[in-house]
Formats: sequence, C-alpha cells, structure tokens
Amino acid sequence: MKIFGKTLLALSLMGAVAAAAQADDKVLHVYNWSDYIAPDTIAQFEKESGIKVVYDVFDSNETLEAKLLAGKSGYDIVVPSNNFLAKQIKAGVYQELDKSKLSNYKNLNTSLLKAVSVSDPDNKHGFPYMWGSIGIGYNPEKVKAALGADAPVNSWDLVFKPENAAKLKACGISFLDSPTEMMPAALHYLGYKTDTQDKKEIAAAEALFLKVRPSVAYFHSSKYISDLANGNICVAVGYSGDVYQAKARAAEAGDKVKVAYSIPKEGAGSFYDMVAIPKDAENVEGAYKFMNFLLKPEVMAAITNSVHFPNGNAAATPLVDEDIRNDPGVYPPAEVQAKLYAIADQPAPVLRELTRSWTKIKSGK
Ligand code: N2P
Repeated sequence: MKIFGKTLLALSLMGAVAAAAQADDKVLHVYNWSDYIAPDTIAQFEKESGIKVVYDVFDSNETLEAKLLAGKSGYDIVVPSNNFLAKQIKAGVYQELDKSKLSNYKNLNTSLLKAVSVSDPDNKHGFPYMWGSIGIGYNPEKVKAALGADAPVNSWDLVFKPENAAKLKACGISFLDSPTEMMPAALHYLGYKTDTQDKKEIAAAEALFLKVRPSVAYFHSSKYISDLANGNICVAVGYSGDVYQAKARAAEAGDKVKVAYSIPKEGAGSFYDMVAIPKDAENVEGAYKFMNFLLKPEVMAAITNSVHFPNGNAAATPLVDEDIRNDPGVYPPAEVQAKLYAIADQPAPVLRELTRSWTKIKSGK
C-alpha cells in the first residue's frame, strides 16, 4: 500500500513536471532592441504558432551582454550586434543553429551572411536581422537657426567641432550611450583606425569628446527618437532607422517638426544585429519556429516598413515600400556603403579602456 502510495505520488509528480514542460513550450521569451519590430509581428506569430511571446527590449549591447554573461537570462531569442555576438560565442553563450529547422534560411542575403561570418565563422550561431548606420539625426530648421544655412549637417564637424556643438547646445544634442559605437566615431574623425588598440589614440578620442561634453544634453540610446520627433532636441547621434522613425512620428503628429538623417561624408559606423539562441534557452523548438517566421520575406519586409532599417532578407527587398527602399539614408548606395566601417570586436583590455574613457566622458571630468 505504501509502495502504491509512493508510486502514485511519483506518477502525479511526473504528470506535474510534464504539464510544466508543456506550458513552457507554449511560451517564448524574446529579448530584442527597442523600436525594432512591426506593431503586429508578435501577434501574428502567436496566432500562427499558438506560442505566447514574452517580449522584452533593451537599447544597448552592453545591457544585453550583462544579462547573457550573468547566465540564465531566461531568453530563448536574443539579438546582439555581430561584434558582441563574436565575443559571446567565445564565452560559450550560444548554441549552434540546426539550419535544417530553418526552411526559410535560403531567403537571407548571401553577401551579408558572408560579411557577418567574420564574427561567426560559417554563420553557425546566428543570422542577420537588421543592419544600419550610426549617423546624425537633426532638425534642419533648428540647426539652421543655430549655425546658419551652411551648417555642416553632412559632416561630423557638426558635433565634434566644439564651436558648433556650443551653438547647438541650446536646442539640444544627444549622443548614444555606447562606448563601442561612439568611440570609433571620434577615432574615425581624428583619422585613426576605428579598431585601434593604441592607448594614445583612444586618449585623443576621449579628449575630443571631453571638449564637446559641456554642450551635450544627454547620453541615451533610445530616448532621442521621441525627443527629435517632438523638437526637444535638435541633433542626435543615432541609429539610422531610429532617426527615420522620429521623422515618421513627427509627420504623424502634424508635420510641425522636421527631422532629417545624414551619413556624414567622412564615413560612419555600421552595425549588424544577429538573431541567436542562448545555450540555456528553455524553449528551443519555439525559438526555431520564431526564427523561421522572421525569415519569411513578408514578415521581414513589414518590419523594415515599420522601423526603417534594412533587413538581412534578400527575398524581402522587393516587398519593402519603394520610398524606403530607394532612400539612400536607409539603403545606402554602394559608394556610401564603401565609406561605412563595421564596428569591430575588440579584445577585452581595449574594451575596458574604451569603457573607462566613456565613463569619464559621461561624467564630464
Ligand atoms: C533599434 C536600434 C538597433 C540598432 N532601435 C542598434 N543595433
């Protein structure tokens, strides 16, 4: 009887465990960049798959990385930029993709896959979601009022010349809060390699930032979208699509505020954001279903139409709105692409140096 009782208990425990496992299979935890998906993408996936998505957002690689390296992030799908993916692969964060589960993988842009394979040989751990440039979002009227009709909106001089920054201070300048993306902009402006490991060159970039620091209103990697749209700031160093989203929001709000985007003539940074599955993901099957869903051309085209970033899906391009597809700020032509530099995967000591500088710059001392 006792044995029978124990067996019953064991059986009911097994039942509970099985039910919990089943419940987990019905929930997918996704961690993506903010303002990086169409309004109905998740609802569509939930309807199609019967899987409930818990969708969280971040606005910097540094935030995502802190969660991943701490372990047990709880996420099944994450979207690091490729330079961060590279070091996270080395840290053992990701599982290898079983591409036989991704029937839509063939839709990806093969030259982009090749380009990002520098961070992930043979594209074993992730595929490109969206990419873009890190340029200058601005309010043409306010910038003209501050600096005149010849304001260098197509040059990094706009924010890196202290006299220009000082004149823009009153209408508001914002910078991304990311050493790995902002320090290369200053290094490039100074004529150094963006992946330099030279302490003196990094110190020169730091000094350049410190000179314009008194004119910078804030460092933040997503707030500038609404601030550009409502005229609270006049210049933001930001991600291409985010500036275009600000422009679209301003237009929707009655077109009183104008927003424009420029890829400075000296060149600018580019980023490639990758979809990957952490090793400790709980719903791996769901993650593959979500990935395969994202690989559908119509799904990716709808996301690009909403967030204004080019995607990694070649088959989606003809489905992207013509005015977005033909906008050189969103899809840079070859001669502009040639001037973009990819943000490099720097060794840990250099990253520490960049982060130290960045903390100093932000505190303004
Ligand atoms: C989305 C910004 C993503 C681009 N708002 C930076 N990787």
